[in-house]
Amino acid sequence: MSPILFSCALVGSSQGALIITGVIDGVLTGGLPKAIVLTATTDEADLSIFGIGSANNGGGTDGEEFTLSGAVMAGDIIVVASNATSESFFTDNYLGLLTFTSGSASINGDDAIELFQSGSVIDTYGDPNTNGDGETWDYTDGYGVRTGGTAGAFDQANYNSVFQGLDGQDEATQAATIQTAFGFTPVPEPSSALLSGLALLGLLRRRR
Ligand SMILES: [Ca+2]
Ligand SMILES: [Ca+2]
Ligand SMILES: [Ca+2]
Repeated sequence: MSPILFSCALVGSSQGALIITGVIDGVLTGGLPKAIVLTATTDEADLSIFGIGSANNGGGTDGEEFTLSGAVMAGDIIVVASNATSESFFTDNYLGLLTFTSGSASINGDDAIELFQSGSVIDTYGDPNTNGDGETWDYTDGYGVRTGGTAGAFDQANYNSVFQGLDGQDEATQAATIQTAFGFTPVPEPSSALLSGLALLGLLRRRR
């Protein structure tokens, strides 16, 4: 296929506005945070055509277990967190994420992930029919993050899967590890924000 025909085929496709960016299985109390991370590759005004499912323990697809909502712009990052505590980890530590909560994101390293558009699978992490334990994509107490490729059949070459990559880490350390791996924008250090505020206050007082 010529490059021109290939690009036309991409433009003509209605699929691929979202892509799986990675999976996280943390080690805080309850094994949190747990999350499925997606990225918008184009603007999408109606996220409700997209959904996710976790295919647990090699038991095969569970179908679409959670349907997204809202809208995104190209480059926006979506985090489907396993519960409110997992969601708080992301909103407390990073800026600009569109977050949801769903029990379908209660994953623990041996679960494959499917991304759906209009009811069809458009992207997959892992093998829904294989328990991930000991597989290359095993992200137990760690994470798997996309390093390249496009939506479609799972290819380990497109991911850095780090088994136990969060093992033994406290919240701040996990936040830093995940921030580095996923390129999230960290919230400003509370101490530096506080110091700036105090410095400003002192400056204003001096001027009076
Ligand atoms: Ca599931
Ligand atoms: Ca599992
Ligand atoms: Ca775990």
